[in-house]
Amino acid sequence: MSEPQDAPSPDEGLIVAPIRVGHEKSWLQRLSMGLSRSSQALSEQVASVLVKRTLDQAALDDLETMLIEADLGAAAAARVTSAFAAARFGKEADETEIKESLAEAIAHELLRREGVFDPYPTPAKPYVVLFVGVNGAGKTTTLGKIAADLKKRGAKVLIAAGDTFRAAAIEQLTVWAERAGVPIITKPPGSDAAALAYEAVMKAREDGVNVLLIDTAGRLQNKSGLMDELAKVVRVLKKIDVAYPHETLLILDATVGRNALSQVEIFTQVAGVTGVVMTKLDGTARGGVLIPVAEASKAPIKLIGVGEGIDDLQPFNARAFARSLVGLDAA
Ligand SMILES: Nc1nc2c(ncn2[C@@H]2O[C@H](COP(=O)(O)OP(=O)(O)O)[C@@H](O)[C@H]2O)c(=O)[nH]1
Ligand SMILES: [Mg+2]
Repeated sequence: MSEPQDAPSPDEGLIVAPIRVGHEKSWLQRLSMGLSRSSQALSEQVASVLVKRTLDQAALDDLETMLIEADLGAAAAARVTSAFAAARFGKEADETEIKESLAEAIAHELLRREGVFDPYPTPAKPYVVLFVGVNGAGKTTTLGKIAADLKKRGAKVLIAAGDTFRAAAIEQLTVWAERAGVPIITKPPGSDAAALAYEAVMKAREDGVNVLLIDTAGRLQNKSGLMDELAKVVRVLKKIDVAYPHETLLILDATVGRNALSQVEIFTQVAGVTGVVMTKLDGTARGGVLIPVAEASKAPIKLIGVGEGIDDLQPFNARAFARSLVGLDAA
């Protein structure tokens, strides 16, 4: 283990968000709380545009516009609108009935895009998980949340601080590792990430680790360099075992909206994404962006982040998501 060489710059703020303790809320409550900005925005629109109105073509056009404004994109907005029309056309409906149909249409979009992240227990030892995505997307935080959860479930976990680009990144991940109570392997800032990944696998094998979580750097301004480095990490892992990495999670920040779509394309090309994690759904009123992302990605959506706390990372459940998004009880 190496000590970080310099302190994080002040503009980076807190390295790790304060932790919330206790399990006073169910995951469904967390989900609906996390999506409340989106569901409030949609609820207001539904109330002003659709309620107590005959659902004719003009109303459907308004619905479609509203869904495009919620970042669903033209194609998905059109499909959701026609599915909604099939249930409600020519009738009047109250707010709950409208939301039920809307949720049903959105869930239908997402059901076949629902995936499961299940690294433990598995026969593979270690089960290798690579975290990719642009800077600030939430890779390190997501990795930390997963590490803590796996540890709690009894897995033997090892973290590799593969974002060797800056000292602060290594330090941030070290805090998460301590918090989760799992060992971390680091190298000094500027070290070769692929070499670190190699060493991490060797150590994981030696120690009988169940799950190896490998963080990576992600810098848009240095796109080709980043992509070369990432491709090299993947190449080195595959050389050890073609099954590695068993899982490559692409972390996307919901607050960047439709910019996430180009990230899906780039990272799928370079790293072969097997699952998508959408973070910061609590930080946007346009959580609907998950729908075009799911449509654009070959890999399914596996996890969503609805807050900074350790319990705010959830398995992706299409129906619960769709219901929460429109402001219905998710259950
Ligand atoms: N509100 C909210 N913030 C998040 C979520 N996931 C990550 N963050 C925050 O996003 C910021 C960037 O996360 P980080 O893990 O450092 O991103 P990285 O550069 O991809 O490793 C941090 O301040 C995190 O606390 C989430 O689901 N909700
Ligand atoms: Mg990071």
